[in-house]
Formats: sequence, structure tokens, C-alpha cells
Amino acid sequence: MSADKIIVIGHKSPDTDSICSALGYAAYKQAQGVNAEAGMTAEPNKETMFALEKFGVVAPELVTSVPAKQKLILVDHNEEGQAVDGMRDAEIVEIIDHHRLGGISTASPLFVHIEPVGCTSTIIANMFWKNDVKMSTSVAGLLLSAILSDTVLFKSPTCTQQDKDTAAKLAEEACVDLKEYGMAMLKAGAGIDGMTPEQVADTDLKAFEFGTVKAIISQISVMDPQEVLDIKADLLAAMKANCQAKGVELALLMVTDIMNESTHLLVAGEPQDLVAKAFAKPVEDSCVYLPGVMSRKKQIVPPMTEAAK
Ligand SMILES: [Mn+2]
Repeated sequence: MSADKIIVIGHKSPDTDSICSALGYAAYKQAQGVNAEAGMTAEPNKETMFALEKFGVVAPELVTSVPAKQKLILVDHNEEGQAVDGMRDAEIVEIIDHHRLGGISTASPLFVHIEPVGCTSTIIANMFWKNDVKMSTSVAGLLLSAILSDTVLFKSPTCTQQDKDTAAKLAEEACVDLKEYGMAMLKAGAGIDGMTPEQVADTDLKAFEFGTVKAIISQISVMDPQEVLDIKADLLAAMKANCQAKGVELALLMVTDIMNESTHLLVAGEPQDLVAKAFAKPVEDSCVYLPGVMSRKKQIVPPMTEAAK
């Protein structure tokens, strides 16, 4: 990528929002004459691939680290632990996000747009409309895919009315049936066919700190959790290896059942009593069953943060 180009990039272990919001926002900036291009920190997952193929869009350039002074627009994250390698010495010119503020500091003032909605792509779609920027059918399709993914077809507690309204409008622009397309996309991504236990344990992995405890939390959303629980021993081994490799004490894996709206939370490392305290339930056989829990951001991170106080 040429040196004067602004890279629009989502978080590590990219999900559909991280890749589609980067593509969407790069298109938005390009339409305004800005030399911006989307990047991605790792290869797209199966769900994202389905969306890219459906709307005939090539995946962004793979950017695993950035040089010092590289101009960056961060989408769908704002925490250093989740950002592309080299971010600390890069120049962050904008942040478009829907997560908590995670403690980064910058050398210069910047444009920040954070809203408590279900998806970064909801924010970006509305920026197109508010500023009368023409949106292509394929960008509409990508932004729609991200909303359906982040809100799990509007079932996640993070979903707002604005996400639903935005998705409905995008579905019209992208000429797809919202429910039908959403189910097909989630199905394409949900399932562990052909994945190693290590790949399952690394799905949508993010780093957090709860008090003094360094932790990683991954999430895999499936139609059938039993096929994941069947390889629990291998997953726990992979999670323990991750703790060692990443220098953290605790690894959690959310096995989220899309249809039943619940999560089996697998726990590796220590302190397990922090997890038990957070959810007021014992960790049994390295697992806590959490009915109604689908959101890491709203239903896992806050109780863990609270329990660590
Ligand atoms: Mn997101």
C-alpha cells in the first residue's frame, strides 16, 4: 500500500463488521476524494466470505502490521490490544466504533464517532445518508451483512431500533430479503466443519484486562453447540496453549447457540472463581451455561469487570 494512503482497518481476528465496515467506510472516504483503502488484520471467516461473494466484493488487503506514522482510521474497535500491530506508533486520524472506550491516547486531535448501537456499519450507513454520499449496491449489501452478523439477526441485546431501521433500508438498496439472506449468511458462518480445535478457540478472539487479570475472550456462534462441546477437551487444551502464547492468565470461549439464544462459556486458566463470581454460578467441568447470553460486550465483559473490582 502506498505511503500516503490512509488505511481503514478493523480489529484483530476480524468479524464481518470489522471487514465490511472497513470496506464501507473506505468507499465513503473515497467518494469524498480521500485517498483511503480498506485493510484487514487477518483472513475473513466463513461468514464474511459468504457476504463478500454474495455482493461480488474482493476482500481488503491483508495488513498484519503498519509502519510508524502510517495514517489509520480504526473501525469497530478502539483498544490497542485489539488493533493491528504497530498501531501505537501510527497516526490515528479517525475512529468509528460502537464499543466502550478502551484507553488509547493519541498525539494529535482526531475525528471520533462512537455510538452505542449494535454495529459499526449502522453508524457508517447513516453517515452516507446524512451526508448524501452515493452508496453502491455492494456496499449496501456489505453494511447489511455486518448488521445482521453483529446483532445475530436482531436477537442480540446490543441491537437497537436504529440497527433494525438501517438494516431494512440497506436490504432494499441491496435488493435482498433481509430474513432469508440473514439466515443463509449466519448458517454459512455457523458450524465448525473443517476447523481445528485451535481455530475454534481463536474465533473472534479479543484481549481484555479485568483488574489485574489479563484475559482473552473468543466467541463462536453456532446453530448446534453440541458439535463444539463434543471436542471440549481439545478446545480447553488449545485455550491453555493460547494463555501461554499470549501471556494471559485466563481464556474464555463463548459457544453461543444462535437459535436458543444462550451461551456455553468454556473456561481455561485462572482465576476460575472470578468467572463464578461474575455470573453467580459455579464453573462446572470448565463450563458455565448462561441462558439468554449472546453478547460478549454487554453480558460477559461488564460482569467480569464488576467481579474484578
Ligand atoms: Mn462490530
